[in-house]
Amino acid sequence: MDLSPKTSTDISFDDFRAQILHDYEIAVLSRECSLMGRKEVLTGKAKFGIFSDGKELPQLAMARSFKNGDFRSGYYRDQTFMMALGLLTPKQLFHGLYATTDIEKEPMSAGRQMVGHYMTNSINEDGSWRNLTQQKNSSADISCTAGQMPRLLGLAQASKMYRNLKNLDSEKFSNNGNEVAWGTIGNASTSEGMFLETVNAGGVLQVPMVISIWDDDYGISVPAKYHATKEDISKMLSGFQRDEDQKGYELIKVKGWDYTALMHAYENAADIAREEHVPVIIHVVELTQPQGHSTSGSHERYKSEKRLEWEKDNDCNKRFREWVLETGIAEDSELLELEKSIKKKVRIAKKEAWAEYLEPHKRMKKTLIQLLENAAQKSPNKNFINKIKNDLIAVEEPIKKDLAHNSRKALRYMLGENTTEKEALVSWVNRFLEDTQPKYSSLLYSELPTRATKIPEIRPQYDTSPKTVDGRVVLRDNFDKLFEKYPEAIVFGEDSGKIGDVNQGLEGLQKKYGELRVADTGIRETTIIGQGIGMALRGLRPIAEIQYLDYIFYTMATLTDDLASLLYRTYGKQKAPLIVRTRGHRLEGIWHSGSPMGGLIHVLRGMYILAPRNMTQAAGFYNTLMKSDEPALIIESLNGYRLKESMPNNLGDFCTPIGKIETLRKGNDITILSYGSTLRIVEQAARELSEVGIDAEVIDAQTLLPFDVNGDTVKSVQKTNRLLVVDEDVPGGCSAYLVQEIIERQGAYGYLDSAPQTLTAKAHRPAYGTDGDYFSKPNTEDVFEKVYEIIHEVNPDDYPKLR
Ligand SMILES: Cc1ncc(C[n+]2csc(CCOP(=O)(O)OP(=O)(O)O)c2C)c(N)n1
Ligand SMILES: [Mg+2]
Repeated sequence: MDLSPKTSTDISFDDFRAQILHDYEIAVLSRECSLMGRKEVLTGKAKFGIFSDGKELPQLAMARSFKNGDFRSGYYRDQTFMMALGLLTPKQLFHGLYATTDIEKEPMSAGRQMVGHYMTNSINEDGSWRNLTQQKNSSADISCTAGQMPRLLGLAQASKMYRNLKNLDSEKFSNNGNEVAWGTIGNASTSEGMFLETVNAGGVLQVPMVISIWDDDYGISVPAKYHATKEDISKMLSGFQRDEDQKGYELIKVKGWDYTALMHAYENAADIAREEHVPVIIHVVELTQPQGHSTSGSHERYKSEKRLEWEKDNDCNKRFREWVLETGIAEDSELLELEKSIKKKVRIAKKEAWAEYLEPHKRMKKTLIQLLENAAQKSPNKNFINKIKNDLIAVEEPIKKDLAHNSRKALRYMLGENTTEKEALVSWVNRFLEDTQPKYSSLLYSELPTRATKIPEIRPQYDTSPKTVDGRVVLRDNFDKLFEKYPEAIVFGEDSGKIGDVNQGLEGLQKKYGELRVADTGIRETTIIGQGIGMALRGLRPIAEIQYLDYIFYTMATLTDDLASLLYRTYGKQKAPLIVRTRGHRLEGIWHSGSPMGGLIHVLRGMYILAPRNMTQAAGFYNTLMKSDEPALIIESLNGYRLKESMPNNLGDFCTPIGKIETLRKGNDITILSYGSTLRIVEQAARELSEVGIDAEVIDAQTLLPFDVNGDTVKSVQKTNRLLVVDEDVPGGCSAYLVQEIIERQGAYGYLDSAPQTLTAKAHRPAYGTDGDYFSKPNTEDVFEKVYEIIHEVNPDDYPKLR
């Protein structure tokens, strides 16, 4: 592939030499960390190691072209890149290996992620954005190969938005869209659908991204012939090359050990992407993996002697060194001196990190031993407790688990004892667990006072005789208000633009707000969500539309692996307030009637999942979410767009609260909890039940994640003493979760006079047609009979057997 003749701006020989020596220093530093890091795993101090060795040189070139405001979306090999930008020190790397839970010491995840997963901090203490244009940014890595690609698309698209949209407050996010999003991916991972989908979408959207493929010919043990058509990713992608007539990519192929060619390639790529907003792919070939893929196994098992030999000769650091000597940039003795000092530096960093990792544990161990000693003195089980104490003393390098395990076990030998020494131990254990558990479990959701569940409810208001309209009109006019109010709001999806979505909830808005803000996309759910995540990471407020809930599974991996885990895996240092809009529950046929809420709520912890019963409630959720900055999924009721609703007069302002139930019908005999489309059936059944004297209370759960944060449902059960949860998910799906919440978390068990029950759809996918719906999903008769049966069991005289 052709490299443009552009060269770097002329610099003096001394500067050039200094730059090269600095790069060599980073290459060696990174390699030394990789070598010592692997040893730390093999000696048992760390659990797993994956490093940058063999891929150093292209990362130095990428770092040189990476500017403030730019974003990386990469994978676990990019240690050298992070070091070159000063975003990762050797000591921090070792803290990552040991999984230090202090975010100051282990800034990549506070020990939550394996080593090799990188990020930078986008957020101030109060949850507001830092100025991302004044720092170099890395979106937080995930382990899933190619999982970084969908997000990359959005990170790049944000530049396009900032360059082309007026009225955006871009101060903290962009300088006229001049930021490049840099993706990295391993050669084998380019086989993933996510990669190919992203490449196509990037070509269509023409966004400033530079994708680097680190090609070492292998994906763990599997060689190229099993990965790429024609065994060559460049050949495979050649149809994407732009030409004079058609837009596309600039494709560059370069050898990973060739320093000058790499520098040239990256400068060229950066210019094209930054200035022209044209995407670039750099295929970096002839890379190696000197220590094998990771600490999970050795590559001698699957690479031939010949290949191993070739890798030795073509190790990029080795060839870089040879080039430095050949060109006379440095003498051998000078490099030897440098290498020696780097070795020492890394050894010291490693030692310090290990000592720092252990220090708090050792301190706590000392206290705990004293407490065990004291408690043992006063206990008839002294010998047993002393044994535990001695076991703990023998652990020279204690981790938190050792402290928890031994202290909790010791308490079992003091059952029934009532000494102050035992009490001291009990309080230590309680405090220790209280302090320690959040280190592993905090920040799944925002914990700031501004979090979504704290946004106060604002009720929809109505004129004395409000207009009655189709539900979709309430939604549409509310979106109109939101787009007016928030210039950073953007909506996109299949058919969302020109026709204003398949149910016309966005009708006319593209005309009003333009093709960038109200956009059609290709049929590619994964990268629709990727666009949303990336743009949300850069301060925009995307609403990504998935046309039908049943198609959300195409993007489920990106939602669960990337979006839902973001706050948790970054220890709150990054946020992506993406709203995912979709429509679901009953309509017709297997793929337009699904309500797989159990599946969703189980794998999307970290997102809010909202199931409004009508379009006014839905509109209120959008309004609430736009005031907050957390990710959410809203499932509109597919069969509700044409149902009549009163038009509120405070569109864009009213807010449906998140985490709060709503009682739709008061009653004394049974509590029926439901959500979404099923509620209309439940309400009908409740009316029919009242005709036979059964007085049902009907509650709308409306937010499934989180469900009823104030614990209001149990108050209804206290009154009715009976509970039925109705939904149209499979048996044991979301309804089981709701029962668990009410019985276990809210403590309803003690108030029940009948067994708590669920009424759900059948386990199979819903059959097509009106009868298909009736016999697949709960219907009015089902609800009536289920409730009647519960009441019959209690009072068979007044409620004799129905059938
Ligand atoms: C979705 C997914 N599948 C499988 C894995 C396990 N895995 C981790 S790395 C890897 C090989 C990746 O090879 P390549 O993309 O060439 O990157 P390299 O490690 O060679 O730099 C595999 C299969 C994973 N992490 N994610
Ligand atoms: Mg590879």
